[in-house]
Amino acid sequence: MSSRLAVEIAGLKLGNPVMLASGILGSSGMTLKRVVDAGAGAVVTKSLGLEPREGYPNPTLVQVECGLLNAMGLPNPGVHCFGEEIMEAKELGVPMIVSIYGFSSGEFADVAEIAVDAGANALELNVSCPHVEKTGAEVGQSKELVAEVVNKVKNSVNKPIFVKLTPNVADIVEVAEAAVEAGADAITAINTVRAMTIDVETKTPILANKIGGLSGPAIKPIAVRCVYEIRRSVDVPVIGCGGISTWRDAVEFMLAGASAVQIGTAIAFSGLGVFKSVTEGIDAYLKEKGFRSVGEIVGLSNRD
Ligand code: RRO
Repeated sequence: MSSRLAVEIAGLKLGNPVMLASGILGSSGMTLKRVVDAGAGAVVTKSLGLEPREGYPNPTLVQVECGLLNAMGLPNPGVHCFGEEIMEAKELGVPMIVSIYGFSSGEFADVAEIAVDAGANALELNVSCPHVEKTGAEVGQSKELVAEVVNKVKNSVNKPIFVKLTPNVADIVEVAEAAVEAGADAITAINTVRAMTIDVETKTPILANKIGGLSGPAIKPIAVRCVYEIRRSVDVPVIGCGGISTWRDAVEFMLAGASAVQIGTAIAFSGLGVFKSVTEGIDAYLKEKGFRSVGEIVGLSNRD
């Protein structure tokens, strides 16, 4: 691996800046290992809560123009069960970031403590799922609630805290600022965009939950704008997420201000080879343009 690609995010050392996004292949130690073998610089687990959840009935996922629409409904085995998987994943060789959610700030903190005791290297607070009541974006749309959750988790564990934000707000910057003031060590931008699709034959919404979250190429320009705006106003690393499937996408996010990127939906469309093609492409770009590290291009488009 080229040393040009190495990055440090909130004290975590990554061999390359291309991470697995939460929500795909992140529910077991075995699948996380496959992602690491494919070349990811870090992995983020599926979001875990205090209790197991089955999630919504099918259909939970549908392909639409330029992306995927999902309303999985936070299916997960619960953080207690995942403990064993985290133990297994300790041998991964790359940082493991455990995504967590809760139905109160106290619950977020409880889940955080269990995840850290089990070996999480960092936590990503999911305050941005667009379609589960009383958690996710219902927290992330309020800067006061975000600050409360971040503050509570920060006081409960001694590990880096990433906060994953929703684009479904009028002003993502004020939420990012509130998260950072409360102690966030990094911001992940963005979670999926609230959306829906309707079958014209049956005349009903296709997802069982009716409304879901849109991911993939359709949301990339929204995510790039969010990263750009957040980078201008906070002093912690921003991790770009939303529609990245090529090295050009990743470089675009870095020029907007992302210190690292996350890939999710592209795995469903192109397979795990995407990690290698994106990292190799970033490296070739840096070499060709005469940059010595990823850090040298972070936010380059964002200076006036
Ligand atoms: O599980 C889901 O339905 C889900 C989650 Br937790 C999330 O954060 N974002 C999303 O689009 N789906």
